[in-house]
Amino acid sequence: MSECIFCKIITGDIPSTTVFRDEQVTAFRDINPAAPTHILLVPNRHIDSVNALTGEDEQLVGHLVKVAGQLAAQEGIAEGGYRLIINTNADAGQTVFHIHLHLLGGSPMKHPMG
Ligand code: DGP
Repeated sequence: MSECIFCKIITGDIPSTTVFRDEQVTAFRDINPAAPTHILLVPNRHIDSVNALTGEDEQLVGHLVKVAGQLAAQEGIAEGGYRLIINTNADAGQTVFHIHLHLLGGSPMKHPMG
């Protein structure tokens, strides 16, 4: 069985507050929110990071972003604004090696990314 935390969340072996699920994507609230709305969107199929994406994943990545926009609207942050982040490897601070899109919003954010 996979030791990946997010794979276990997708299968329900680790509890989470799931806000969206379809055949390709699961979205759940971050355990350590960095903003009033902080949702993680993950592909149901394990992919380590952006570095592991192939041409076959293009539709999946587009779908992740599209669902993020829908969730932003559902959360009431679409008009105010929000940020989508995918951390990749050590310098970006990736800690869970199952590709995930952070959806952050609900209060003004400082612009510099670093
Ligand atoms: P990153 O640094 O980009 O790899 O972000 C990983 C995020 O995953 C971090 O914001 C905290 C979150 N996280 C880690 N473990 C769990 C968990 O068990 N449940 C939930 N809901 N979020 C988790």
